[in-house]
Amino acid sequence: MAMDEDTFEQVIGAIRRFVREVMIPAEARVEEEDRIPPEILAGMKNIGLFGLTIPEEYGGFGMSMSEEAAVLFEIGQAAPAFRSAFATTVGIASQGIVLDGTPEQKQRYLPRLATGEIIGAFALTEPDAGSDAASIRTSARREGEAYLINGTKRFITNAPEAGVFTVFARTGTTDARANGISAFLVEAGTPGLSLGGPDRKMGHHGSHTCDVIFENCRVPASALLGGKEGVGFKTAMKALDRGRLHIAAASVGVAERLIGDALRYALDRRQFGKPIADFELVQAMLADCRTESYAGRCMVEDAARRRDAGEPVAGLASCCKYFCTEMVGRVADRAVQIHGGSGYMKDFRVEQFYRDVRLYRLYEGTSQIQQLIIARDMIRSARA
Ligand code: COS
Repeated sequence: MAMDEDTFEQVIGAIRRFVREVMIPAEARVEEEDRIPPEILAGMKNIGLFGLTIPEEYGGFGMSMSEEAAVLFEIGQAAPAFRSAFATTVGIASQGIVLDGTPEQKQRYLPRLATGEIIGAFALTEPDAGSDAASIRTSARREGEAYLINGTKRFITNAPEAGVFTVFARTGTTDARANGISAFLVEAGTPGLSLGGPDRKMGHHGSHTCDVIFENCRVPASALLGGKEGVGFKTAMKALDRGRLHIAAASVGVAERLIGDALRYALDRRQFGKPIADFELVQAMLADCRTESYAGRCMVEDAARRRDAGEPVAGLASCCKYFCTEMVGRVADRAVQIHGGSGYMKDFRVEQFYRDVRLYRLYEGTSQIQQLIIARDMIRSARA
């Protein structure tokens, strides 16, 4: 435990109440208006959601992975767009600074990220570099005491709202692959940084992504993360290790929400003279959902505990991300099935969740990339 137990109980209690009393009742509005209402965003900042993982000395809660996972089980009860609003800030967009930033960089950004005064974004993906992250082409050329960044980043979550971008760019040759990549902290409004039009997505309405374009964008040499060239790819991978556990935990939370909704519906809905929950084929779907979500929760708790104890967990984080995101896809599908025709209608939230969770199997590494990381980890250990 990174936090004092009583304080943690108070924080998670406040988050649980906020989810039930504020987020869930606003789900339809967020979906409709494609934005989180400003007063709800302000409330999310007030209860500290933007500072979950940022160390206490910089104004955050400094939560351990186990504590973060426990929070995500709660947050997953509400529509995924709410998590998305703060998740990059507490996850991949701040963790690079926490892990590898210089003291000046930490001081400059972490306190403002922790309060939500500025939002963070993580700019790795490009039009031609998704799963093969080491093939990025965005370049950063050193010119005296500055770097000149050129290139396009794609599908960047929270880009329209972001105050600071962690941008991965090539300072070395393409032959150097991962070792030629460096990370930069680029502030919104820097001349040469512009945004593409809003992406139109299948789900996650209320969470915004777009291209981020760099045209001779000049940043001071002090923007180089950690002050060191050639280690940006490793920073990205380390941040993603935690991010993948975070998404796995969110998937479990969403699965549990959907199971609650499906069970309630099955108890209310009557066919052939009795609640459909009394039919064994419906029971089989409920039981499969419960079994799988329980397995996911146990995996996440175990991997989080191990990470907190200092074990390397890249392989286990991928196991969790792979299983839990696929699991919540199956749960969402069964939840629609249990709702029958109503499950296809927008009056019930289940169709929205069905679309929303599809993204979990794609971002922060597709399921196939997780399989690759897991197998490589096994082979490396066997050969060691
Ligand atoms: N922690 C620390 N270092 C890591 C690491 C981790 N989790 N994973 C890899 N590295 C290091 C490797 O040790 C290697 O270092 P050395 O050259 O010193 O040995 C370097 O990084 C390159 O690693 P690797 O050779 O495994 O790179 P690959 O190009 O084969 O790619 C994958 C690795 C496929 C795992 C990576 O490209 C990936 O995660 N792709 C998915 C990208 C992604 O998630 N995109 C979503 C963006 S955010 S929504």
